[in-house]
Amino acid sequence: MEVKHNESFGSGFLWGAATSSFQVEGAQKEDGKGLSVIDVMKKNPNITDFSVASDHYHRMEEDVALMAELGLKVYRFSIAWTRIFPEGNGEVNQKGVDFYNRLIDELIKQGIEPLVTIYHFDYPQGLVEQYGGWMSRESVDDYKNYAEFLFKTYGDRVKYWLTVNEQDHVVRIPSRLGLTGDDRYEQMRLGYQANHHMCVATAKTIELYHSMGLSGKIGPAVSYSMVHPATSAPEDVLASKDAMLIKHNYLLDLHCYGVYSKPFQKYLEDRQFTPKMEDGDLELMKQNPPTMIGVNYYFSETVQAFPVSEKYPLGYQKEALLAEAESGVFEVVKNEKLQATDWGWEIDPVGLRLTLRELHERYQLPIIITENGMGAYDKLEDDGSVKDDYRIAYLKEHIKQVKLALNDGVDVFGYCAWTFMDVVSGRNGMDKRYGFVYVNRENFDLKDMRRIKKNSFYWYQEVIQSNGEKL
Ligand code: BGP
Repeated sequence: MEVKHNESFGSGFLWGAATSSFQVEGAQKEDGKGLSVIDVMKKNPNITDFSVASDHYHRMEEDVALMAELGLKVYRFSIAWTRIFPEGNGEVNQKGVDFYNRLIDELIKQGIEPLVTIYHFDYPQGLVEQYGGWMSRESVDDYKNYAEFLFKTYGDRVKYWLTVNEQDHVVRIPSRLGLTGDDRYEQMRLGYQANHHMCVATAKTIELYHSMGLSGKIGPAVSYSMVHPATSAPEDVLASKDAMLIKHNYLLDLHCYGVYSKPFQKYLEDRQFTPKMEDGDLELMKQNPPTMIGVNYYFSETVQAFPVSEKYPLGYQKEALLAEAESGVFEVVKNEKLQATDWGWEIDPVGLRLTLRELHERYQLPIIITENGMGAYDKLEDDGSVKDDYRIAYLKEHIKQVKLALNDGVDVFGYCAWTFMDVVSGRNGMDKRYGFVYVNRENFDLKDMRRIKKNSFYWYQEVIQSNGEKL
């Protein structure tokens, strides 16, 4: 639909940027912090580890000053569970608690709203060792107790909480669950059990949040993006619908409605993936839906039908990081209409508007974009500049589509670019940068860690100053 009247972003629109604890903080073993599944993960020898990251733990004040200069209205960060509870449960580590108190106070002093992710990939290794982590029902109460501690400690200043980051990815990535070995099928089965426990833990935590009389907003940050059909063949259209269900919608259907939809139940049963549940679990979810949805959007996918065959029997999955094909359901193909980043992520700004529309129509909750950005090989020039005009182009086109979605009537109340400053990419180390601020280090050469404003920093500063009018 084309729009005649292009309304503005509202006056309270939250312009922001995001990071996550393990990718930005460093100080991996300092001040009493315990180990997370990320810290013990088998290393890819070609990229860096996360031990120093962007050294934000030691340079927090300097970094928040840069956020203020950029004009951020909101800063999304995550709390490292193992800084608070080194083993995941039990003893509290006061030095870790103090760090986030200082960060939150500093943000508020600068007029920046903190948006806190309770758990962003760095699950305590201690809980994996105690009882198998998310695969065990015991995980539910430990998550809830951890969240309760955060609400009691920071809830007077933090009004926006994200429960779990990209649960839909976590349950499909064995190392994020602390799983080892190479029985992929068993890992998938365990992933769906973990998924169920995370949903129960989220619902209990939301129930607790309300019972404590806290009145901010709380909800998950999901990776959610449109899956387009490769052609108008009805089989491909069905494949795109099914891919949307098993990649994205199944999860928000649980969070928002407490429902395993019938087609998803069948999908699980056919593969013997159905998780164990307790009476009352689904009702608990239904009674305690999120009050907002955080959405991480980078690219869209395009799929075609992928029938079961002798070569690809039911249960076959072609894995890149996440399934690129599932027999009987879909196969991801290249979209000839879209350009891609250096990492093959197809750039699709209109896909963001479609995504926001889809979320709005299905779940009718306020939405905040919790991640959106472009990973690239940035170059620090001899004159000290970083000319990331490709990133400006990417962000500009996506923000235009957010505005169009607002005009469509979608309740989007904020936008966080990924990332505020360069951080260690999940899989590509320092090669793949996203920030408005360049961090002067390479994968293995830590250099001086100097912070350098990129061209995109000055551009985003104007976007915020003009409340999205000057793009
Ligand atoms: C999301 C994660 C982030 C971040 C981002 C970019 O899935 O929530 O933590 O890593 O993706 O991913 P990458 O660094 O692999 O490009």
